[in-house]
Amino acid sequence: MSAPVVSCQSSSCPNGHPPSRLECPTCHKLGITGSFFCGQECFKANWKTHKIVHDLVTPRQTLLNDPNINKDGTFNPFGTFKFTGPLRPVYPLSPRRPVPDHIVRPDYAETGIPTSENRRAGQPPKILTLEEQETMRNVCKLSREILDLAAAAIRPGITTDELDEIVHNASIERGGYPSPLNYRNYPKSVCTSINEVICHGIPDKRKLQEGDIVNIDVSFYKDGFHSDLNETYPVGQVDEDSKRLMRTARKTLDESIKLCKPGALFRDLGKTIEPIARQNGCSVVRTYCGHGINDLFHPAPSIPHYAKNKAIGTMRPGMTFTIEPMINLGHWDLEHWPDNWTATTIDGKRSAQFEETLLITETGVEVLTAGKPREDLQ
Ligand code: EYL
Ligand code: CO
Ligand code: CO
Repeated sequence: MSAPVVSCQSSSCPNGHPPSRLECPTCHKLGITGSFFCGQECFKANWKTHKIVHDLVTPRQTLLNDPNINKDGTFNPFGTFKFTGPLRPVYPLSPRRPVPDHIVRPDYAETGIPTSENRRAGQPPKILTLEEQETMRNVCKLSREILDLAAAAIRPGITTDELDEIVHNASIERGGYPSPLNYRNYPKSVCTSINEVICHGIPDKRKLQEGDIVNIDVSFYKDGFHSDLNETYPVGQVDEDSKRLMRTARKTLDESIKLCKPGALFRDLGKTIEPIARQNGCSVVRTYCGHGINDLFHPAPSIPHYAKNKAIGTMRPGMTFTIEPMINLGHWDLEHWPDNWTATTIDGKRSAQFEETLLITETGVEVLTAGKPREDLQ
């Protein structure tokens, strides 16, 4: 193919605009076609007016170099932040979702401050009456329905904000409040944690991509009690490392639940969890712990998932708490995004988590948030 023939672009060409081969080098670099001149004289003579066309395309160049613009053109609010892995937030967040007046709210719903939780800090774990246990059973069963609804919507192309909308509406339809909403000023109704995000990912406008893994962490408040559960799911087909990670995270939770009964020590759970993680080439997050859950979202006890921890307390009938091991493919440590919520691995490698709310009974343990076994993790 021959080069296109372009006549001299100088407005004042003294040679009658003949076919020209001398191309403006700046236009060539910027991808502007057709800037040809018959010689240096015409190029120089026309320079002052010609160079304006260079500036006309620089807005596009500016966008490509703008740290706040993601590669796909979406808006990243923490542009100059050094991310540990490939995941980026996609803003703006959707507006705060309203909760109808008839829904009874926890104390922090208006202020963001869990006053009763702060007041009861340091108190021993609450023992629930049989009636309170029955309420917890019902709230936990409803929260399982909410998680399963959100999980069924997972597909490449859906945004985590759309998952938030599903959880928010399903919570209200069941007559309860989505516990994360405004808890310590958290802006959304569910936590969605993708790939290298360990926990507390904020639903935003990023579309899930084939090969991602995503954790959905649902908490639900109704009839004066909270429930809390999460699972990690594949988006389409995922790599073998991600499967090993998810299977390992599920196994650490299942094996630690087997230890739960009256008289068992909270500090012993990590002794089972960490060796399973290590045997599978994974590490255990140390910053975030399982927790009591009842009329408060995060009361005592605190339940570390790592070995050789010094957790206080003994399991007693009527106690309700979560176990929620966060398991990483690489290093155990985490770092937060500038939103002060999103916790990611420090090496950008993936993390997975499963969480259940448990009740200690006279004879053992009841998994109040139990769902169907995950076929894909067998
Ligand atoms: C509160 C406090 C910094 C937890 C969960 C603790 C978070 C960061 C200081 C959800 C939301 C636990 O248990 C949870 N998920 O299963 N916030 C949480 N915090 C917190
Ligand atoms: Co949770
Ligand atoms: Co929890």
